[in-house]
Amino acid sequence: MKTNQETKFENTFEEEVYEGLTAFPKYLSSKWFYDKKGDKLFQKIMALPEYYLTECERAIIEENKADIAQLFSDKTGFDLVELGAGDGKKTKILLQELVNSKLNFTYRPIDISQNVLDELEEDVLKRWPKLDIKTEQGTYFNILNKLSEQQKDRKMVIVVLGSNIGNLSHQYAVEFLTTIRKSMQPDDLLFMGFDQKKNPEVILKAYNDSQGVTESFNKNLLSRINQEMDANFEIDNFKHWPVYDPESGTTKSFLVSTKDQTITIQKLNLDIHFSAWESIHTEISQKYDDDIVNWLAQEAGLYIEKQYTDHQNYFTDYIFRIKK
Ligand code: AVI
Repeated sequence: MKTNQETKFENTFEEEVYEGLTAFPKYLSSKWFYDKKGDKLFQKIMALPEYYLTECERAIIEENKADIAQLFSDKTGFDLVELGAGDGKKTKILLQELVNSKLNFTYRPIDISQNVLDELEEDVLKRWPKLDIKTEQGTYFNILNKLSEQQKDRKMVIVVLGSNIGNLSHQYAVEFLTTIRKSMQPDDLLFMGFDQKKNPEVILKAYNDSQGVTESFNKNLLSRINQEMDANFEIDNFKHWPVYDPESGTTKSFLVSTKDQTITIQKLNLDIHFSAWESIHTEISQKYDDDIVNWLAQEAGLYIEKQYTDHQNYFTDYIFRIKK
């Protein structure tokens, strides 16, 4: 049985919609949430009171920025490579600290969306006109492969914020970390955020906010299929349904069909039947503890050098190095 994670990274949206909606049980990958509307909805999610992740990580970075800048710094300068940069809100706190400390570095934000990168570059240069910024558009895997092939003459610090790794199952998280490790040398650092296990009520609310923004974000997948593949999903005939399993630490989000219905996807020449209450699994948002993160790191050939958490222990940023 395949899950919504186990699809190849190079597949097109159409291939994955075909594969996921003809499978049993049905699934789609959360990576397809992020079109222009999805990007905007995610920005809104990050500002929601229930979505504690962003504020916790912001506080961690704010409180520890001097220490983090010290760890990042290097006599000969360094490259700050950010995977999935987004609007870089939290990173800008770090950038300000690095600039204040007069450190020599190049900021290399990487994102799948050129749009996001253009806006980020404009804002960064407005704030710090002399900052050396080199944006790169692409998937994590393409860019990391490129990085590992490059001849490196200075320290690299890879930053992955927001618990983005949580959208991968453990198997794929290990693969992701291993790919990162292969691009690293002994002096290089990986700074990565992991959302922690906590009161299940707090977690569930983060994925089922009172304003329904997360619901729209999840349902945007169906709107995208309607627009891009000429399909006729009635969005209101699906229910947004997140669940959290405190044992595994996995939050799973579903879209549940509220009635027996058949959807036509013209571009794929495909009719999809949904029984009443049949689900589409659309996302996992994994929650961690130190043991799990240690295990993932070990599996990938990394070790935890340092970690920072917020006062409620909701979120942890870890600094990893490669094992010698
Ligand atoms: C991007 N990622 C870490 C978010 C998460 O928490 O899984 C995406 C998200 N999905 C629903 N809300 C936010």
